[in-house]
Amino acid sequence: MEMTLRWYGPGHDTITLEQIRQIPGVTGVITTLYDKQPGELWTQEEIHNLKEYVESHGLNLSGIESVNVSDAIKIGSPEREQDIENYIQTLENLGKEGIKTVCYNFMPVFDWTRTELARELEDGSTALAYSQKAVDNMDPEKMFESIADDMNGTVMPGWEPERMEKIKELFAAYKDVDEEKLFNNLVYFLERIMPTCDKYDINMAIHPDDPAWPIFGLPRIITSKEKIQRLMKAVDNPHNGVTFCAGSYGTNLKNDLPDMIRSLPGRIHFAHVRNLKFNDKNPETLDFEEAPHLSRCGTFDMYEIMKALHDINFDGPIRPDHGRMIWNEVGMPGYGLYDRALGATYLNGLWEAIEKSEAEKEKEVA
Ligand SMILES: [Mn+2]
Repeated sequence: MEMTLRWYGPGHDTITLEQIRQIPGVTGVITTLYDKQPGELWTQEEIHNLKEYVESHGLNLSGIESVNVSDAIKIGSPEREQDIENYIQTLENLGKEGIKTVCYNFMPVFDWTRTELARELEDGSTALAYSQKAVDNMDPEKMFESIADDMNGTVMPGWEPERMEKIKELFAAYKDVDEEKLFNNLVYFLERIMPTCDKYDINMAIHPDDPAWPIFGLPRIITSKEKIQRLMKAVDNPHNGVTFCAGSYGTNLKNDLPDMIRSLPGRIHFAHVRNLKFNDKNPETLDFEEAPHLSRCGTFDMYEIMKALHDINFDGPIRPDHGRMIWNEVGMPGYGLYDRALGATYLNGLWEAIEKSEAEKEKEVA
């Protein structure tokens, strides 16, 4: 595996590549062309420049998160043909630049959803949090306003103001899109892009829905082991794979994370590893916050998650996920430097211990 950090690009991120370069054991970044709209073509020159910029700072461009999929593709409207053509051409251009990991999601209207971006924890740090009660009492159109107030002047992916201005129209456009339709539109999209992925050995890595259940009446299709297996079988090509996001699948406590990982050998192309702390596990009143990465700080056993990834010979990029704001840092919620650096170091430590103990076991057998 390669330890990476997500980075939003010059002018968009409060963290610099110089800082990322100094985190021990982090050798690459996962980034994107932040100004591109879903459906828009990425030229080879733009990709080349981004790659060169990252590499000039001593880091690899280890993957793209995300090449966003347009609403037309998700809805299945006639304009999707042009958008898919552009997506294919973008993949061609990424392939020519040697970029082989592409993360995307297929969530309607809202990307990830949290109800608080700066919940104060016991130690005085702040973290993103989710409360079912707050969601139940919230008008989805108001959701944006409450999120926007907490973004510290940054623009969080999936919550761009231009997009949220059109939220009423978006809800109307998805009116007839149920789970089955959304799934079929995803399969259609994947079947169209697979030949290009085969040609350039590009691994498509779908990000799960977050939270992992339908929200505001909108369908969610990438939420559980059964649903992801259905997608793997529907387009049975190793380039059709997943981003295993522990924090997103983990929002649903029915998901057994290590078991899910073991059910996807060869199909996990990218991993987001983070811990959540559940304060209330009742689905009606569910409440959780994004905890420090350590097992002891949250609900998940991070050793078991990393062990499962090791067991299936995971060799793609991995990154710590949302971090808390600590040490008075001000930045994009979830994407500060310090807590993610601690996360990367902890995950690297777990991995080293797992690798060495497995190697010793093998020696004993031999
Ligand atoms: Mn994630």
